[in-house]
Amino acid sequence: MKTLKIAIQKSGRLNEKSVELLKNCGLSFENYKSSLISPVSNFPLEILFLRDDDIPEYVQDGIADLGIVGENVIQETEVEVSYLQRLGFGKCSLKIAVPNNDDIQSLAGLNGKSIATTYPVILGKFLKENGIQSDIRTISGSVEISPGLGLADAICDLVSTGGTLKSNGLKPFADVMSSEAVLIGRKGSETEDLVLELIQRIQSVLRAKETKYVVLNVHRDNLAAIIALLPGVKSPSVVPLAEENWVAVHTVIPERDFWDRISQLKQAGAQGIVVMPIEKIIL
Ligand code: PRT
Ligand code: ZN
Repeated sequence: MKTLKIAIQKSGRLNEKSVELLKNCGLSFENYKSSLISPVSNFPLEILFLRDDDIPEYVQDGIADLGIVGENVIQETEVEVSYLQRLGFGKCSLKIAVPNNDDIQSLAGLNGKSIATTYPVILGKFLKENGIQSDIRTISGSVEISPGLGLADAICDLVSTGGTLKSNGLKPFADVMSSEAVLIGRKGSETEDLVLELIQRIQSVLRAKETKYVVLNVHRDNLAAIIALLPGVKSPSVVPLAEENWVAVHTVIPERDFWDRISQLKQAGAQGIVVMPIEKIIL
Protein backbone atom coordinates (compact mmCIF):
# COMPACT_ATOMS: atom_id res chain seq x y z
CA MET A 1 0.00 0.00 0.00
CA LYS A 2 1.18 3.51 -0.80
CA THR A 3 2.47 5.68 2.05
CA LEU A 4 1.64 9.38 1.83
CA LYS A 5 4.09 12.06 2.89
CA ILE A 6 3.03 15.33 4.46
CA ALA A 7 5.50 18.18 4.96
CA ILE A 8 5.07 20.49 7.95
CA GLN A 9 7.25 23.20 9.47
CA LYS A 10 10.05 21.80 11.62
CA SER A 11 10.05 24.69 14.07
CA GLY A 12 8.49 28.12 14.06
CA ARG A 13 5.05 29.65 14.20
CA LEU A 14 3.19 26.89 12.34
CA ASN A 15 4.88 23.83 13.86
CA GLU A 16 2.87 23.43 17.05
CA LYS A 17 -0.57 23.99 15.46
CA SER A 18 0.27 21.68 12.54
CA VAL A 19 1.30 18.89 14.92
CA GLU A 20 -1.80 19.48 17.06
CA LEU A 21 -4.09 19.31 14.01
CA LEU A 22 -2.59 16.02 12.83
CA LYS A 23 -2.77 14.53 16.34
CA ASN A 24 -6.42 15.64 16.62
CA CYS A 25 -7.03 13.72 13.39
CA GLY A 26 -6.19 10.61 15.39
CA LEU A 27 -2.72 10.22 13.87
CA SER A 28 -0.15 8.73 16.19
CA PHE A 29 3.48 9.80 15.73
CA GLU A 30 6.50 11.00 17.64
CA ASN A 31 7.27 14.69 17.31
CA TYR A 32 11.05 14.28 17.39
CA LYS A 33 12.56 17.71 16.91
CA SER A 34 15.83 16.13 15.81
CA SER A 35 14.51 13.87 13.04
CA LEU A 36 13.46 14.87 9.55
CA ILE A 37 10.90 12.09 9.12
CA SER A 38 8.42 10.63 11.58
CA PRO A 39 6.28 7.64 10.60
CA VAL A 40 2.61 7.55 11.64
CA SER A 41 1.87 4.21 13.29
CA ASN A 42 -1.88 4.03 12.58
CA PHE A 43 -2.21 5.55 9.08
CA PRO A 44 -0.08 5.07 5.93
CA LEU A 45 1.59 8.47 6.34
CA GLU A 46 5.03 9.89 7.02
CA ILE A 47 5.59 13.36 8.37
CA LEU A 48 8.48 15.39 6.97
CA PHE A 49 9.72 18.25 9.15
CA LEU A 50 11.10 21.04 6.94
CA ARG A 51 11.77 24.77 6.77
CA ASP A 52 8.55 26.41 5.66
CA ASP A 53 10.17 27.98 2.58
CA ASP A 54 10.98 24.52 1.17
CA ILE A 55 7.49 23.04 1.63
CA PRO A 56 5.74 24.37 -1.53
CA GLU A 57 8.47 23.10 -3.85
CA TYR A 58 8.68 19.71 -2.15
CA VAL A 59 4.94 19.33 -2.75
CA GLN A 60 5.08 20.64 -6.32
CA ASP A 61 7.89 18.20 -7.14
CA GLY A 62 6.09 15.25 -5.53
CA ILE A 63 8.71 14.65 -2.81
CA ALA A 64 5.82 15.24 -0.42
CA ASP A 65 2.19 14.58 -1.40
CA LEU A 66 0.82 17.17 1.01
CA GLY A 67 2.05 20.17 2.96
CA ILE A 68 0.94 22.64 5.60
CA VAL A 69 2.28 26.13 4.99
CA GLY A 70 1.30 29.81 4.97
CA GLU A 71 -0.34 31.15 1.81
CA ASN A 72 2.28 33.91 1.79
CA VAL A 73 5.04 31.33 1.26
CA ILE A 74 3.10 29.54 -1.49
CA GLN A 75 2.50 32.73 -3.42
CA GLU A 76 6.06 33.94 -3.01
CA THR A 77 7.47 30.66 -4.37
CA GLU A 78 5.01 30.68 -7.33
CA VAL A 79 4.54 26.92 -7.33
CA GLU A 80 1.88 24.81 -9.03
CA VAL A 81 0.06 23.03 -6.23
CA SER A 82 -3.57 22.36 -5.29
CA TYR A 83 -5.13 24.26 -2.40
CA LEU A 84 -6.99 21.60 -0.43
CA GLN A 85 -8.13 23.23 2.81
CA ARG A 86 -7.79 26.49 4.74
CA LEU A 87 -6.75 25.62 8.29
CA GLY A 88 -7.71 28.71 10.32
CA PHE A 89 -4.38 29.26 12.09
CA GLY A 90 -1.21 31.27 11.33
CA LYS A 91 -3.38 34.21 10.32
CA CYS A 92 -1.52 37.38 9.36
CA SER A 93 -1.42 40.08 6.67
CA LEU A 94 1.34 41.22 4.41
CA LYS A 95 1.36 45.00 4.71
CA ILE A 96 3.32 47.96 3.47
CA ALA A 97 4.34 50.15 6.39
CA VAL A 98 6.00 53.56 6.54
CA PRO A 99 7.63 55.59 9.34
CA ASN A 100 5.10 57.26 11.67
CA ASN A 101 6.12 60.74 10.55
CA ASP A 102 5.63 59.95 6.83
CA ASP A 103 2.61 61.86 5.53
CA ILE A 104 2.04 59.56 2.55
CA GLN A 105 -1.60 59.80 1.43
CA SER A 106 -2.10 57.27 -1.35
CA LEU A 107 -0.35 54.36 -3.04
CA ALA A 108 0.94 56.79 -5.66
CA GLY A 109 3.09 58.26 -2.90
CA LEU A 110 5.22 55.10 -3.12
CA ASN A 111 6.36 55.98 -6.66
CA GLY A 112 10.13 56.36 -6.67
CA LYS A 113 10.43 55.20 -3.05
CA SER A 114 12.38 52.16 -1.86
CA ILE A 115 10.60 49.30 -0.06
CA ALA A 116 12.48 46.62 1.88
CA THR A 117 10.92 43.15 1.98
CA THR A 118 11.46 39.41 2.09
CA TYR A 119 8.48 39.08 -0.29
CA PRO A 120 9.72 40.62 -3.56
CA VAL A 121 7.50 38.47 -5.81
CA ILE A 122 4.20 39.25 -4.07
CA LEU A 123 5.12 42.90 -3.58
CA GLY A 124 6.25 43.22 -7.22
CA LYS A 125 2.90 41.90 -8.48
CA PHE A 126 0.96 44.17 -6.11
CA LEU A 127 2.85 47.28 -7.23
CA LYS A 128 2.48 46.33 -10.89
CA GLU A 129 -1.28 45.79 -10.53
CA ASN A 130 -1.55 49.24 -8.99
CA GLY A 131 0.72 50.92 -11.56
CA ILE A 132 3.32 51.92 -8.95
CA GLN A 133 7.04 52.01 -9.63
CA SER A 134 9.08 51.54 -6.48
CA ASP A 135 12.54 50.18 -5.86
CA ILE A 136 12.08 46.79 -4.17
CA ARG A 137 14.99 45.97 -1.86
CA THR A 138 15.02 42.25 -1.12
CA ILE A 139 16.53 41.45 2.25
CA SER A 140 16.55 38.21 4.21
CA GLY A 141 15.24 39.31 7.61
CA SER A 142 14.71 42.05 10.21
CA VAL A 143 12.88 44.07 7.58
CA GLU A 144 11.35 46.35 10.20
CA ILE A 145 14.65 48.02 11.08
CA SER A 146 15.51 49.08 7.52
CA PRO A 147 13.79 52.52 7.49
CA GLY A 148 15.50 53.40 10.78
CA LEU A 149 18.86 52.43 9.31
CA GLY A 150 18.21 54.48 6.19
CA LEU A 151 18.13 51.35 4.00
CA ALA A 152 14.60 51.94 2.68
CA ASP A 153 11.72 54.43 2.80
CA ALA A 154 9.10 51.79 3.57
CA ILE A 155 8.80 48.07 4.31
CA CYS A 156 6.52 45.26 3.24
CA ASP A 157 6.27 42.57 5.92
CA LEU A 158 3.91 40.21 7.71
CA VAL A 159 1.91 41.69 10.56
CA SER A 160 -0.19 39.89 13.14
CA THR A 161 -0.57 41.98 16.32
CA GLY A 162 1.13 45.07 14.88
CA GLY A 163 3.48 45.21 17.89
CA THR A 164 6.66 44.92 15.82
CA LEU A 165 5.69 47.83 13.56
CA LYS A 166 4.81 49.95 16.56
CA SER A 167 8.02 49.31 18.44
CA ASN A 168 9.98 50.26 15.32
CA GLY A 169 8.17 53.57 14.80
CA LEU A 170 6.26 52.34 11.75
CA LYS A 171 2.58 52.51 10.79
CA PRO A 172 0.71 50.13 8.47
CA PHE A 173 -0.21 51.85 5.24
CA ALA A 174 -1.53 49.33 2.68
CA ASP A 175 -2.72 45.70 2.75
CA VAL A 176 -1.01 43.54 0.17
CA MET A 177 -2.47 40.13 1.07
CA SER A 178 -3.96 38.25 3.99
CA SER A 179 -2.71 34.79 4.79
CA GLU A 180 -3.35 31.72 6.89
CA ALA A 181 -2.00 28.19 7.04
CA VAL A 182 -3.39 25.97 4.30
CA LEU A 183 -3.19 22.31 3.36
CA ILE A 184 -1.72 21.97 -0.11
CA GLY A 185 -1.33 18.91 -2.28
CA ARG A 186 0.62 17.84 -5.31
CA LYS A 187 -1.49 18.55 -8.44
CA GLY A 188 -3.83 15.60 -8.91
CA SER A 189 -3.44 14.31 -5.34
CA GLU A 190 -6.90 15.63 -4.45
CA THR A 191 -8.59 12.64 -6.07
CA GLU A 192 -6.55 9.98 -4.23
CA ASP A 193 -8.43 7.94 -1.61
CA LEU A 194 -5.88 8.39 1.18
CA VAL A 195 -5.69 12.13 0.60
CA LEU A 196 -9.49 12.38 0.63
CA GLU A 197 -9.60 10.39 3.87
CA LEU A 198 -7.11 12.76 5.50
CA ILE A 199 -8.97 15.86 4.25
CA GLN A 200 -12.20 14.47 5.72
CA ARG A 201 -10.52 13.92 9.08
CA ILE A 202 -9.10 17.45 9.04
CA GLN A 203 -12.50 18.92 8.14
CA SER A 204 -14.19 17.05 10.97
CA VAL A 205 -11.66 18.48 13.45
CA LEU A 206 -12.10 22.02 12.05
CA ARG A 207 -15.90 21.75 12.16
CA ALA A 208 -15.75 20.57 15.77
CA LYS A 209 -13.53 23.52 16.70
CA GLU A 210 -16.15 25.91 15.37
CA THR A 211 -18.95 24.46 17.50
CA LYS A 212 -19.82 23.72 21.12
CA TYR A 213 -21.96 20.93 22.55
CA VAL A 214 -24.69 22.43 24.72
CA VAL A 215 -27.00 20.70 27.22
CA LEU A 216 -29.74 22.67 28.98
CA ASN A 217 -32.85 22.05 31.02
CA VAL A 218 -36.20 23.59 30.21
CA HIS A 219 -39.85 23.31 31.20
CA ARG A 220 -41.97 21.76 28.43
CA ASP A 221 -43.99 24.99 28.18
CA ASN A 222 -40.85 26.78 26.94
CA LEU A 223 -39.50 23.95 24.78
CA ALA A 224 -40.79 25.28 21.44
CA ALA A 225 -39.22 28.70 22.05
CA ILE A 226 -35.88 27.07 22.94
CA ILE A 227 -35.88 24.78 19.89
CA ALA A 228 -36.57 27.77 17.65
CA LEU A 229 -33.27 29.27 18.88
CA LEU A 230 -31.19 26.14 18.21
CA PRO A 231 -29.67 25.48 14.79
CA GLY A 232 -28.41 21.96 15.61
CA VAL A 233 -26.60 19.55 13.28
CA LYS A 234 -30.08 18.10 12.79
CA SER A 235 -32.91 18.72 15.25
CA PRO A 236 -31.89 18.74 18.95
CA SER A 237 -32.31 15.68 21.17
CA VAL A 238 -34.94 16.13 23.88
CA VAL A 239 -34.65 13.85 26.93
CA PRO A 240 -37.27 13.74 29.74
CA LEU A 241 -35.99 14.54 33.25
CA ALA A 242 -37.08 12.88 36.51
CA GLU A 243 -38.96 16.05 37.42
CA GLU A 244 -42.31 16.07 35.64
CA ASN A 245 -42.67 18.38 32.62
CA TRP A 246 -38.94 19.17 32.51
CA VAL A 247 -36.65 18.02 29.69
CA ALA A 248 -32.94 18.22 28.84
CA VAL A 249 -32.11 19.54 25.36
CA HIS A 250 -28.82 18.47 23.73
CA THR A 251 -27.49 20.29 20.67
CA VAL A 252 -24.47 21.95 19.02
CA ILE A 253 -24.07 25.70 18.56
CA PRO A 254 -21.60 27.54 16.29
CA GLU A 255 -18.90 29.14 18.43
CA ARG A 256 -19.19 32.49 16.63
CA ASP A 257 -22.72 33.25 17.86
CA PHE A 258 -22.28 31.42 21.13
CA TRP A 259 -22.70 34.27 23.67
CA ASP A 260 -25.68 35.78 21.83
CA ARG A 261 -27.42 32.42 21.78
CA ILE A 262 -26.72 31.65 25.43
CA SER A 263 -28.35 34.88 26.64
CA GLN A 264 -31.32 34.35 24.29
CA LEU A 265 -31.72 30.79 25.59
CA LYS A 266 -31.67 32.00 29.21
CA GLN A 267 -34.31 34.60 28.44
CA ALA A 268 -36.45 31.89 26.83
CA GLY A 269 -36.35 29.81 30.04
CA ALA A 270 -33.23 27.62 29.72
CA GLN A 271 -31.62 26.56 33.01
CA GLY A 272 -28.46 24.69 34.03
CA ILE A 273 -26.75 25.34 30.70
CA VAL A 274 -23.63 23.17 30.25
CA VAL A 275 -21.24 23.91 27.37
CA MET A 276 -18.64 21.36 26.27
CA PRO A 277 -15.92 21.24 23.60
CA ILE A 278 -16.41 18.78 20.74
CA GLU A 279 -13.56 16.62 19.49
CA LYS A 280 -14.83 15.72 15.99
CA ILE A 281 -17.96 16.11 13.88
CA ILE A 282 -18.31 13.49 11.17
CA LEU A 283 -21.07 14.28 8.70
O1 PRT B 1 12.51 28.45 9.97
P1 PRT B 1 11.46 28.63 8.95
O2 PRT B 1 11.97 29.17 7.64
O3 PRT B 1 10.62 27.40 8.80
O4 PRT B 1 10.43 29.72 9.58
P2 PRT B 1 10.31 31.29 9.33
O5 PRT B 1 11.14 31.98 10.35
O6 PRT B 1 10.50 31.64 7.89
O7 PRT B 1 8.76 31.51 9.58
P3 PRT B 1 7.94 31.75 10.93
O8 PRT B 1 7.98 30.54 11.78
O9 PRT B 1 8.30 33.06 11.56
O10 PRT B 1 6.48 31.94 10.30
C1 PRT B 1 5.86 30.90 9.63
C2 PRT B 1 4.55 31.40 9.04
O11 PRT B 1 3.71 31.91 10.08
C3 PRT B 1 4.66 32.59 8.09
O12 PRT B 1 5.05 32.20 6.79
C4 PRT B 1 3.24 33.14 8.11
O13 PRT B 1 2.43 32.41 7.22
C5 PRT B 1 2.78 32.84 9.54
N1 PRT B 1 2.76 34.05 10.42
C6 PRT B 1 1.68 34.45 11.13
C7 PRT B 1 3.76 34.91 10.65
C8 PRT B 1 3.26 35.88 11.54
N2 PRT B 1 1.98 35.56 11.83
C9 PRT B 1 4.14 36.95 12.00
N3 PRT B 1 3.70 37.80 12.76
N4 PRT B 1 5.05 34.97 10.21
C10 PRT B 1 5.85 35.95 10.66
N5 PRT B 1 5.46 36.94 11.52
C11 PRT B 1 6.51 37.93 11.94
C12 PRT B 1 6.65 39.12 10.97
O14 PRT B 1 7.54 38.79 9.92
C13 PRT B 1 7.20 40.21 11.89
O15 PRT B 1 8.59 40.08 12.06
O16 PRT B 1 6.20 38.50 13.19
C14 PRT B 1 6.53 39.90 13.20
C15 PRT B 1 5.27 40.73 13.31
O17 PRT B 1 4.43 40.24 14.31
P4 PRT B 1 3.52 41.24 15.15
O18 PRT B 1 2.66 40.35 16.01
O19 PRT B 1 4.44 42.09 15.99
O20 PRT B 1 2.69 42.05 14.18
ZN1 ZN C 1 11.00 30.49 6.43
